[in-house]
Amino acid sequence: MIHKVRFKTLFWYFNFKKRFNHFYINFTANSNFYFEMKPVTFSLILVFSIFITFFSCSNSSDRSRKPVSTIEILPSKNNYVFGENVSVNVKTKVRDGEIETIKLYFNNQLIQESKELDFTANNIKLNKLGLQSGNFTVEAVKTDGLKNSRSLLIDITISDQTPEKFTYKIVNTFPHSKKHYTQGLEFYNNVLYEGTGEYGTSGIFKIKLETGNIEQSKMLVDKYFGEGITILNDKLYQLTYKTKKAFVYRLSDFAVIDSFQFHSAEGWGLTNDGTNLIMSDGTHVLTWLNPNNYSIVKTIQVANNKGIINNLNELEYINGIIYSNVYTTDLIITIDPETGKVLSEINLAGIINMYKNQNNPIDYLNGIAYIKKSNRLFITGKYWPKIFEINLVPLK
Ligand SMILES: [Ca+2]
Repeated sequence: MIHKVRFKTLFWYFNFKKRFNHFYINFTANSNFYFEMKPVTFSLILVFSIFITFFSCSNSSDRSRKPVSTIEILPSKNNYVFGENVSVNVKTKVRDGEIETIKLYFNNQLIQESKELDFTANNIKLNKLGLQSGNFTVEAVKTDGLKNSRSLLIDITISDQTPEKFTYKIVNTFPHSKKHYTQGLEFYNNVLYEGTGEYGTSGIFKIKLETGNIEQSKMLVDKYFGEGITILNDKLYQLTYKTKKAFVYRLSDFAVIDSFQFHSAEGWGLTNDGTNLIMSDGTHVLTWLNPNNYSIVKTIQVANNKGIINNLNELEYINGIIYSNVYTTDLIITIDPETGKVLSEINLAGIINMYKNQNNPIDYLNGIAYIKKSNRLFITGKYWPKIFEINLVPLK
């Protein structure tokens, strides 16, 4: 290695030609391509390249003494099912010295430790759902302390559960503003609140359900596109679409009392579980945020028995389960907040059909709200003229 690089450096050195007051360096013997540089620059590069040569050679000799492991997962495939059992073969090569220990981890949890260079760990349960959600790491350590690790990421994108299917029965209809591009819908102390979007028409509203009358409102300045809202401990939280900014309002008078930057690329839906905020961002990921310091508490990835579900939009946390609109579809899905598994699919196809006409520029279904005290479920959509109170009907 050292000889090879030294030869290259010499070759490089003897190919420069002096012309006028500059040096021209010809990288290959028959090349017509010349670099022009001053002698001092050339000297600096020469010194630097010699330094790099020795530095990399001393590192690579260390590298060649490190143990090298390979990991093979069985069965080998692109997508795994939540809860599936797999085996993992570990093979390690050691050029010199002796192995002290080889440890195999799955998502940072120690699965097996061995002194054998080749071993198999059986019956490993894949219990995290989402893209690249399984991370096998093998760490091999020699008795001289030199160690090396190797990781293998796998996608566990398929839920082991078939979602229950539901349709709906309309119990009541209430008026809804045809000007509201609905992004968030929620009851708090039995009062309805709505957040709307689009540039110039984004705002938050306190609404009388029965009449649709707006009792209190606050608009965002035109540069913000409003997204999901939720209310926790008398504070209303509102996401914005692409500005990564969220606003916090005092519920009583909608005064802005705080704002924060969130990490997701986009803000979509928002709800809370009584402790943390839960947001969607247009992907298959839901993120829990601490409402006091806005740090990420956890994330889950949502999938059904066919794969991940993207475009999760308006949310509602109902009795320990997350309800989510799937944007541009007639579906609301319910999600296990621990695993991300889709538990059921509610198909609302046709619910707005009788209100579709030239006067109603109806957009997509988006808006889920729930009154816990009386167990009442409400849905609406962007520019829909109605809010529907519905009961869920299982499909047999
Ligand atoms: Ca909601």
